[in-house]
Amino acid sequence: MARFFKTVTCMFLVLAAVVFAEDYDVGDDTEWARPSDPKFYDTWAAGKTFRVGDELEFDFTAGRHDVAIVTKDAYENCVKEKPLSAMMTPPVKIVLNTTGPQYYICTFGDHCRFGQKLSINVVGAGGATTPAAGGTTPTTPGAGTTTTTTPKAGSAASTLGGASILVAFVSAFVALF
Ligand SMILES: [Cu+2]
Repeated sequence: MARFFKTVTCMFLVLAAVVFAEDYDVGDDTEWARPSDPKFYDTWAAGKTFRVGDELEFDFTAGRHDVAIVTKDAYENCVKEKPLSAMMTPPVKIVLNTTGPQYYICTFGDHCRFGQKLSINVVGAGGATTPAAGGTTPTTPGAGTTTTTTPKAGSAASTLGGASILVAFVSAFVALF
C-alpha cells in the first residue's frame, strides 16, 4: 500500500510540474525589441505569475539584440558591462529555476534605456496549493510589481489541479494492475 501512495505522489508531482509549467513568449507579438513605450515590458509582465519551472522565450533578430541577465542595479541603470550572463543567439530560452527577482536587459545601443528591459519576480512552483505565494514579494524590484492580481490564473490552476490528480490516479492504477 505504501508503494501505491508513493507511486501516486510521484506521478502527481511529475504531472503537476508538466501541467503547471508555462512558456512565456516575452513581449508576445512585439517579441524582444526596443519598444515604443518604455513601460512596455512592465506592462507585459504585469498580472503574470512566474513560477520556478516556467520558461521565458526571447525572440529577436540575431545581431540586433541580445539578452543579458543582470543585477537589479544594472537593470535600473542600464549598465551593460559585465552582465551575469549574456545570450546572443535567438531564440533565447530561459527556464526559471530560482525564486526571487530576475532582471534582463538588451545591451545593444540605447535599447535598455528605451525600455528593452524586463524584471520579473519568480515564485515557487506551488501549483494550485499556494495562492498566497504570488502575493508576497520579498524585495520589490523597481518595476516588477507583477504579483498582486492572479484570480484568473488561480482558478485555472485549480481546474488543472483537479484534472491532474485524476490523471495521476488513473496512471497509478494502470501502473499497478
Ligand atoms: Cu535590443
